Amino acid sequence: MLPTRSSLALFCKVVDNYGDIGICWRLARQLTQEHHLAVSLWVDDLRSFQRLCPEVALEADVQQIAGVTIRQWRDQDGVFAVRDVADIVIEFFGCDIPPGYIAAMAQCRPRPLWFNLEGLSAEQWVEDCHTLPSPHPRLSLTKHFFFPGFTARTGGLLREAALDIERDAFQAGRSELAGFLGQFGVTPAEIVSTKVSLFCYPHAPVRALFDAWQAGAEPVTCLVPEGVAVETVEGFLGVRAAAGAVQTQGALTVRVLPFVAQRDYDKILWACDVNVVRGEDSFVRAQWAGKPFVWHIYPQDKNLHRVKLKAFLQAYAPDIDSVTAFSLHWNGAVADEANCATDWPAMWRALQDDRAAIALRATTWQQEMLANGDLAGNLMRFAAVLRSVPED
Ligand code: TRH
Repeated sequence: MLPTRSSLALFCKVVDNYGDIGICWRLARQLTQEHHLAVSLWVDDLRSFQRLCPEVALEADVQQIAGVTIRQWRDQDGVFAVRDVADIVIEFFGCDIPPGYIAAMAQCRPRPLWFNLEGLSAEQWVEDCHTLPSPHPRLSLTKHFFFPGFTARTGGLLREAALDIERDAFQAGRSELAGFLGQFGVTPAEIVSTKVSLFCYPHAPVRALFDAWQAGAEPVTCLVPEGVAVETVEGFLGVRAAAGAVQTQGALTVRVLPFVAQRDYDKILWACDVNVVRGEDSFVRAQWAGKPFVWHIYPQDKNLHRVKLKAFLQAYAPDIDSVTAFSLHWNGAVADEANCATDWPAMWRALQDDRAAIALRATTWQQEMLANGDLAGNLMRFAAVLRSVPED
């Protein structure tokens, strides 16, 4: 067991996009609310943070939101005392925490537990690296790697204890769903159509998918946040892709939504029939939403992301060809000739035809993931094990 009201510092550098702060904010809240830790979240980019959490004040050096102390991480300078150091220190994705903070960590007795929280991958090597120690080259400190993942030999996935209850309550009442989407101007006719949320990187083949939906037999409403697939969306709309803009052509309606607070983004995923998601955090939230989803993976050098994508598809849907084929083509992860010849109407139809199998898999997948425990709980269990080992 960890002492009650242990303190924890989580350091987050917002490298690009919103995933890093999205994950850290979720984790910080969960550790505060469910594990009763005194959490400080150090963030270097409050502006990005504010987009997911509108309560964030941009100028404040220190502020409290949802019980979490948020500290503006301005630079690598600063002198820290032993009393400034938390009992548990997490650096997200190998971000370098200030040298002065590390020096103070080395003075603490007992020494703080120090973790590097890594990125999510379904690749096999993750199990071998999860919880490995990494001794500091000079100081008497050891950092441990902690990997999220999809098996019991990894840290699991982020998931709040009340998530099921909240999602089920939202999905049970049609009026709540209609009221929620209605605030963005979504009409009753759009609500009964096939609703797709679209969150992807700029290189996704959105235009080709729009063409397929437009020429299709069934009405599709695509809800796209401001700033996503802008060129294609504006081409379709014929006007600027500002929140509230909408256009129907053929069977397709495209509606631009504002970039909503993180808690509301979950509701969008719960409300839609198919979710196109990206990166890491929306990807995991789509899995918890339990609806068919397509993952646009963040591109990496030397196409390393393709290996990651295939490892996930192999774990998630080895028997559902439509999911694998759609995902590989969406990510351009097939031979160039095959990509040029992608038959999007057929891909979409196949996905729709497999709806029942995909829904079933979404449920069994959630059960499998739940059996692994959740990331915050697994992290705290590992911390308690490390704390029970006497220091030398
Ligand atoms: O923003 P992303 O592309 O983040 C990515 C990944 O984290 C990736 O691993 C990382 O290497 C790369 O950035 C640099 O996608 P992701 O992970 O889905 O994060 C988006 C966050 O934004 C998520 O917490 C959900 C949130 N969000 C909202 O709060 N409101 C919205 O309207 C939308 C569309 C998203």
